[in-house]
Amino acid sequence: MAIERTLAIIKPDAVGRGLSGEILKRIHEAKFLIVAIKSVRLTKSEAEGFYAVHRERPFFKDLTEFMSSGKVVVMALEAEGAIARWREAMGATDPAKAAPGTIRNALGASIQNNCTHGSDAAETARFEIGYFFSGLELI
Ligand code: FUP
Repeated sequence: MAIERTLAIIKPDAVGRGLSGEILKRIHEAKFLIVAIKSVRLTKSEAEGFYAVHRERPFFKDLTEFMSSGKVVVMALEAEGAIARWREAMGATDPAKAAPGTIRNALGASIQNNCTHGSDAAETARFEIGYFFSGLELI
């Protein structure tokens, strides 16, 4: 399997509940390399740009308000098969449907307040990593 990079976000619900350390521990234990990391507070329009693919969805307004409601921790993670592996570690979007042992199952509160984000494909990962990090930050 190829070495890949994926964008991971610890969302405002998890940061606000003091869960960043717990999620970073899981990232460490799953043997991802953290290539770049920072904490930022998105504006509403920055959150809208990130989730532009969901612009027409009924949850877009709530989602972008939530994602700009507090600080997030964004990371570029690297590993073999990082995109699928990080999504497996997170579990299904809805914590109620996420498998036992996954982050969203253990820590998520609702389909919106589901603690983490992960890119869903190679092209998405390129866009999402570039949205937050410059080339120099990714060396
Ligand atoms: P995921 O790839 O698992 O993060 O899920 P999606 O790309 O389908 O959705 C992106 C985010 O939109 C989810 F993390 C949470 C939010 N969402 C809702 O708030 N309601 C929904 O019905 C679906 C998604």
